[in-house]
Amino acid sequence: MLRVCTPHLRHAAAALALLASAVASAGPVPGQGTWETTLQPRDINSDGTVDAFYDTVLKVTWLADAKAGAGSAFDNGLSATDGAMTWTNANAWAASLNVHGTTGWRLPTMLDTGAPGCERIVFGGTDCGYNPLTISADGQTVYSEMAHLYLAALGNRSYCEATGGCAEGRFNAPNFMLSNTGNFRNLQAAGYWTDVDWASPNMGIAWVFYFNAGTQDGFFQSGERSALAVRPGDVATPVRMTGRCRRRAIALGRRSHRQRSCPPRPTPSNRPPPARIVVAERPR
Ligand SMILES: [Ca+2]
Ligand SMILES: [Ca+2]
Ligand SMILES: [Ca+2]
Repeated sequence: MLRVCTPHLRHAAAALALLASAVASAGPVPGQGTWETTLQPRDINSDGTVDAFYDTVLKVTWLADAKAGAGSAFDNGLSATDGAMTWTNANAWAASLNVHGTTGWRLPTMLDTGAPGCERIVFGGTDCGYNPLTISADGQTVYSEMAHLYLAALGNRSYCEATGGCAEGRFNAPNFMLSNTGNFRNLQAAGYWTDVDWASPNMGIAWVFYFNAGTQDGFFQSGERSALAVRPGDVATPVRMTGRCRRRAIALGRRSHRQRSCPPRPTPSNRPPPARIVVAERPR
């Protein structure tokens, strides 16, 4: 049976009431979290637009657009353009993605620890509620990819502190709730599906991480939540270029012929300056 915690719902409602102010200030926050070093931008098709971020801690690659499913054939529910969709559609959307030739995407995952379902301690430290587990100290066990992204990489704080106490008196804290979105595009203060079905027997519920308040919980699979795609490993694995791509790389001054995709055509703006010829002085 799904356990519903009334205090949690009250906190969530209060958090939603604060959404407008949190969203208004969301953006990249230098120095908050580790994102500037652990979320490395990847421009898969070398067109100058970052397509993904390689997460050096989780060893996964996040899609840079956190609302990429909006308007897709999978975007069902009340709006066909808001990117919120049912759990089945969200899984299918991620699996269907082909980002400039890169496939293998899925929804972020988590571990349902302890007894099946929610081990709720309101202030956190389990699989459910505020401040859910992120990654083990030895880095070997990932408990929640999105909790790690929100709490550690982006350095955001949950609506309630792990040590107790909720938003009261902390509304103006600089990292309160979703204050830092890094360089993600369209990362919303909203619930995002994980790929994990709720505890058996099948109750038609799946796990969701809420970027509005830093909490993890179950939600009915037939309802609508947002979808963020991730894939294992790094998309920047070099591949050998041949023919025209190789000649273009040489024209752009790239000594290595190993790159994920064909570089853009050389233009006056991206052509490297001519090499400086340094004449060594003859020793006297
Ligand atoms: Ca790109
Ligand atoms: Ca929708
Ligand atoms: Ca559990």
